[in-house]
Amino acid sequence: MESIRIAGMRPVWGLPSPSPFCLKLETWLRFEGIPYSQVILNKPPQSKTGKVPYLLRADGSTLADSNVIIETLAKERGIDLGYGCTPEEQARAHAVLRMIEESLYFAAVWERWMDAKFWPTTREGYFGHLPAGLSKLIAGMIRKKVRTALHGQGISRHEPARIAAFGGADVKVLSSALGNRSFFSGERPGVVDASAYGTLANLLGFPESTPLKAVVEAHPNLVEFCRRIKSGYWREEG
Ligand SMILES: N[C@@H](CCC(=O)N[C@@H](CS)C(=O)NCC(=O)O)C(=O)O
Repeated sequence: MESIRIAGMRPVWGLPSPSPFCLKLETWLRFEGIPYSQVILNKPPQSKTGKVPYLLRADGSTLADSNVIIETLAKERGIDLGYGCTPEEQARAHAVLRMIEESLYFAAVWERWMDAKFWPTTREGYFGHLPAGLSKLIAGMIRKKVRTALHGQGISRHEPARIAAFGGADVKVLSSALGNRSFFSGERPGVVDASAYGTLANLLGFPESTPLKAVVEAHPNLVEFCRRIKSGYWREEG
């Protein structure tokens, strides 16, 4: 079987990746016991979507998008992504995943990249390893790109308090959806759990007291969920 090589981002803040989608993909591979290696990018992503994560395949091609990658690998390796759940449970998992990736993610990105209070920490974390002049230049260019993307998506057209409220509402729904179960997928973790971990661990791991981090911290079942996944699948990260 082809070995898995993932193009992703440099680890920072004690997190395996500052990208929720890279952390999601790696976490899912760990759930399935699939070995992989990481290639840390020091240039813009070379995938067709221009985003990370993506796979560097043996034939020289790339495969982008965490969900596309997971579906492709599952098909190649005979993994059932329904995890034996009923259609209703699968529908709920799908809706929760989309909420994380198409809603909460953008509130989290806004907080990290646009809130002036947190930008210095973000800039240092993502670009601090570069020589000073280059670091400032690239950080500024990428922040501008993120600003345009968030405007296009729409979230940054709202007041900061409203953005925090949008994201906070998603976190509360996540907590209710998990309830007292070990995983969103039931007894064993699935794609939705990898997705939730990618985003929640990033909110908790960011070294600032942000509004969204405070909401996650106020939901003990989500904090415990992150501890469970970290100790079960990311033991070497301490
Ligand atoms: N739907 C994609 C989203 C990936 C994504 O948004 N990645 C971000 C990093 S967290 C990225 O590469 N951003 C660069 C850009 O938008 O140009 C997935 O599931 O992989």
